[in-house]
Amino acid sequence: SNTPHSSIALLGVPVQDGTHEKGCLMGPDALRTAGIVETLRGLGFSCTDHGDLSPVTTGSDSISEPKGKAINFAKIAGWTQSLSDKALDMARSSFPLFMGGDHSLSMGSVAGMARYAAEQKRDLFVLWLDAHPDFNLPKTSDSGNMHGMSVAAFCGLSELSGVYGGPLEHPVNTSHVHMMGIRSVDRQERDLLKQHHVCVNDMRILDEVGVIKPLQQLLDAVKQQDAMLHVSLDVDFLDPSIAPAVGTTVPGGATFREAHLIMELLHESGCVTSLDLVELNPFLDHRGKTAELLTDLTASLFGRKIFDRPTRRPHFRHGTD
Ligand code: 4U7
Ligand code: MN
Ligand code: MN
Ligand code: MN
Repeated sequence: SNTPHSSIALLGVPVQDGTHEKGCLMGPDALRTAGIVETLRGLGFSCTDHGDLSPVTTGSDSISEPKGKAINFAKIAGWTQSLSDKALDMARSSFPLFMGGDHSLSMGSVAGMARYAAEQKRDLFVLWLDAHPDFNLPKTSDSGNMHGMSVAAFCGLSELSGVYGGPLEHPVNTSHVHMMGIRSVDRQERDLLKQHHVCVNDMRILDEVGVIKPLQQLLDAVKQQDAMLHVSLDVDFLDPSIAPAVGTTVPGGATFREAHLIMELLHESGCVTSLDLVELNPFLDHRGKTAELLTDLTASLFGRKIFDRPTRRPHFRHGTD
């Protein structure tokens, strides 16, 4: 297999304090109902469901609220610190798969994986699959919703370090964050992204050159440095016509095949070391189709194929010849 671990650890993170829309707390159970555990076992992995995480309660002394707008800051800090510890623990023995929950959970999942990478003396890259860059700060955010601030947090921007209870010891290097599918960026957020040299592949790039080239650039960098790679998949990366179960729909998203191709290429690379599935809002789904699509995309990431790819040349036979 191309996955570094033969065992996968699943964790539900039913956080919805990072968004104004209610329903994300049902995300982990919708993925379980769609059969994510059985699907991964069917691909030959041993799979442990760790159930749902509980946030720690952070004392008001350990929390310094930032200036600006950041709704539920103390609650998000509680989820983040709990998840960062749990992620580190899971990563020591398995491939961690985090089931959200809104995208604020990446503040904890990615920070935990960065701590694990540091233990291994390796660097961590992040592939951010999303309509949004989630690089706002409390002072730049119009909404104040913290699911729009995750990348800025795990990259160690000081305005958000309060969610970790202090300066982040192992921030992700901003130039190690590669984004794909981006099509909704706030004005000041765009300036911050440029200032910090985040690699943003917007939807226009996918239209022009497709998914393979930008993905290959990332995978080459990861392989060259023998780094780890965390993939964070926001449902709104996908076009709302195929993935309706999300609060923040933006038209013009990735197609079914673009998304599967990314997952298939990621599998073949053998580079991926952890995964977030986030922003699934089952209250907005149609007959479970979004939960099933996320499950199928996860299956592609773990090696499910339409056909095995021959090493020399295709030899599909139909009938007699
Ligand atoms: B998601 C937004 F203003 N940028 O900050 C904001 F457009 O996790 C959206 O990617 C954030 O879904 C979206 O509120 C967060 C908005
Ligand atoms: Mn997001
Ligand atoms: Mn988004
Ligand atoms: Mn959203």
